[in-house]
Amino acid sequence: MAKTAFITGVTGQDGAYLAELLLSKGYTVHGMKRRSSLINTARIDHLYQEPYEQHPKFILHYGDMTDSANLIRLLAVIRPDEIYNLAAMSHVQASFELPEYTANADGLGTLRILEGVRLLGLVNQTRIYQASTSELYGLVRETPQSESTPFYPRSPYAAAKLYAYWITVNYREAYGMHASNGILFNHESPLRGETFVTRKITRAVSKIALGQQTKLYLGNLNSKRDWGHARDYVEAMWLMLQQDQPGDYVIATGVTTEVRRFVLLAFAQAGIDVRFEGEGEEEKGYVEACRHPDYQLEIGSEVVAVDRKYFRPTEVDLLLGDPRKAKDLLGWSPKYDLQDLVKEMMESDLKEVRGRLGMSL
Ligand code: NDP
Ligand code: GDR
Repeated sequence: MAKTAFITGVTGQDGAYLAELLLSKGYTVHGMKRRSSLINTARIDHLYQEPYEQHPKFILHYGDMTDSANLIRLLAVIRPDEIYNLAAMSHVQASFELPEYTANADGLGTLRILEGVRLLGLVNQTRIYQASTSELYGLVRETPQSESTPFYPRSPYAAAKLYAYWITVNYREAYGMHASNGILFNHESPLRGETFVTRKITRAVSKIALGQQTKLYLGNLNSKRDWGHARDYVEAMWLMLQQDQPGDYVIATGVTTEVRRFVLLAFAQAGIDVRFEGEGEEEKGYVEACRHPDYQLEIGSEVVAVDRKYFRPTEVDLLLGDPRKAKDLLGWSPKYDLQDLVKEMMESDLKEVRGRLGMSL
């Protein structure tokens, strides 16, 4: 029998890739979207099916992680075999501005899903994936970070996700739920939100290359992240729920890279070499060479600068994951490396900017 999945956060980056994956495996996929004044389904519009179709495989419902009654009603109607709880206020810096809302949506929201499954008597039917995060590690205590590395959250977002992590473990132990935490390190794609650093960089570099922007302002260029591709990571989510036993898994590439280097890779992908000079808030990036005949960039022009406003009150300096458990038990390993990721993101953003300018693609 075809399985039924419920994805919260289906309109986000991971939700879109996961919905595509599950539909390709024959699932019926129910997704939760928020009511918004502008349409927020751009990432999943290609999956949309008219509601009058006889047996729709992709169905969207309005909902919100802060609304218990709504979540319980959705769970009662859908009675899913698998829940992927991806919905969250997912921006670390924004969580310093919205700490209470973040705790409610990301922390209590997870409790609402678990409790809904319990109250509706779905414990033996429904498996749950919780979107946990490498932000739990926070202050660096050891590298690489594995399932046994202690947590030390460094933001309201990470503190809310810490609660979500442990309440998931607790419901598994207390009620025998098949509930798993994926401790996912940063993963990106052309669908990444525009305010996360990788997409901010690839969009800005594309605009700079095509003369639509002069400078890219960034925060901490020294922090290091273990960046993978979202398409690989949603596969790991699915694999966790196919195991006989639930568990907690680190999903990462095992390679870490400075933000500064990501900037260099993105410019290089556009045929532009950049040199960094200075330190801290004084650091700047200058065009050293421009190999692309279409881009009229002056050698020596300043294209990157640091702006304090992007610094966080407490930073996570270094993330580097050890995905051995996922490799051994799930048979998972990433297919994309960082070069592939930067290439795909740059190609997509250059195409978008060219399209907007009416240039040939
Ligand atoms: P996105 O920010 O792209 O997507 C978040 C999704 O959650 C969106 O669909 C958003 O809706 C929805 N959402 C936010 N708040 C609410 C709410 N109160 N009620 C209902 N829906 C809500 O995140 P990603 O796809 O990148 O990440 C998915 C999950 O994985 C998140 O929980 C994130 O914290 C976690 N994670 C992400 C990592 C990454 O590197 N991408 C790494 C580790 C964990 P809308 O579209 O309307 O904004
Ligand atoms: P992160 O991702 O905080 O790791 O959380 P983000 O891309 O926002 O930041 C990565 C690093 O880059 C530094 N940085 C900047 N960040 C942003 N957003 N904008 C800038 O201008 C900038 N300049 C430098 C940051 O300080 C940071 O060190 C992501 C989210 O997807 C979370 O939901 C998820 O849990 C974690 O990844 C794993």
